[in-house]
Amino acid sequence: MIENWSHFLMPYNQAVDELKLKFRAIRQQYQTAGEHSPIEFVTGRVKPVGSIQEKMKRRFIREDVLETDMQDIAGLRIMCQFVEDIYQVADLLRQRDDMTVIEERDYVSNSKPSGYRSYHIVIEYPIQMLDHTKKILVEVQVRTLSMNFWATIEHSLNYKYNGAFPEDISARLKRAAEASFMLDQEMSEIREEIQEAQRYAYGRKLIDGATPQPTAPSGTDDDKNTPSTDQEKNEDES
Ligand code: 0O2
Ligand code: 0O2
Repeated sequence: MIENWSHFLMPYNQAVDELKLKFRAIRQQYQTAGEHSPIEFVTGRVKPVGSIQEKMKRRFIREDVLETDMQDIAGLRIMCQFVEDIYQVADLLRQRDDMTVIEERDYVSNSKPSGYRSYHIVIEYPIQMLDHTKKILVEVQVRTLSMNFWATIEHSLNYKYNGAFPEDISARLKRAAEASFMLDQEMSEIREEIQEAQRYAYGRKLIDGATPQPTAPSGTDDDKNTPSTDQEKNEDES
């Protein structure tokens, strides 16, 4: 019997905190380099004790194998603008030496029957305890903003209907999943143009905020990112 859940969950809390920080730092590094970040935003949570216990019952998971058999006690979500970014994030995680990818489930190419799409990566992540290193499992769900919108709505409807959706709701969710898929496709088609506009907007924001200038992104006009006249410079500093 796990008697002290907060003690059991302590390394999981630490992992979620550390990984949120690390994944957000990746975004920061791309921005500082003036490049498109494949990471738009990051959330994370430790599964509440009640949900862990419910899932143990549902999946017949014994306590002695809880740490290995429940992969999502610590969960991170990485939201991306484009489907292509999802695979870039997966590559980034595989290359890191502070974590080990042990399993990947691609529900982006193979969506679930519900219409759910996301790329799931299970990593093994070391937590430094007082006298030893503890490796724990963390599930990272990588998805586009559109996939996240759909999953969030479907998840909250699940609370109401407990998975047994009325037929019309189920049909609407399927249609919404198709629309979400098409939205992602459309955005991918004009990705280059969107990214160029975003680099330009980000460059302007840095100038207006008088914060350090990122290196000029390739393919953009340097003049768009830096004030060209003394008058402009003075305006930016005022
Ligand atoms: P739900 O499930 O929508 O009811 P911060 O201030 O941003 O550093 P904060 O506010 O403590 O940190 O938490 P953060 O980073 O916003 O993370 C909480 C969110 O984690 C949840 O919001 C979900 O968006 C996300 N999340 C929930 N369940 C899972 C899951 O199973 N796996 C993953 N990877 N992420 C999950 P809610 O509203 O609390 O949760
Ligand atoms: P939560 O905290 O409510 O999100 P397992 O991970 O063991 O539950 P499996 O099939 O091995 O199950 O893993 P899978 O399917 O890769 O990941 C399960 C998680 O993916 C779920 O966590 C959801 O967060 C998400 N997910 C999977 N299918 C759907 C779906 O149809 N709709 C939505 N909205 N999310 C889905 P949990 O356990 O439900 O926990």
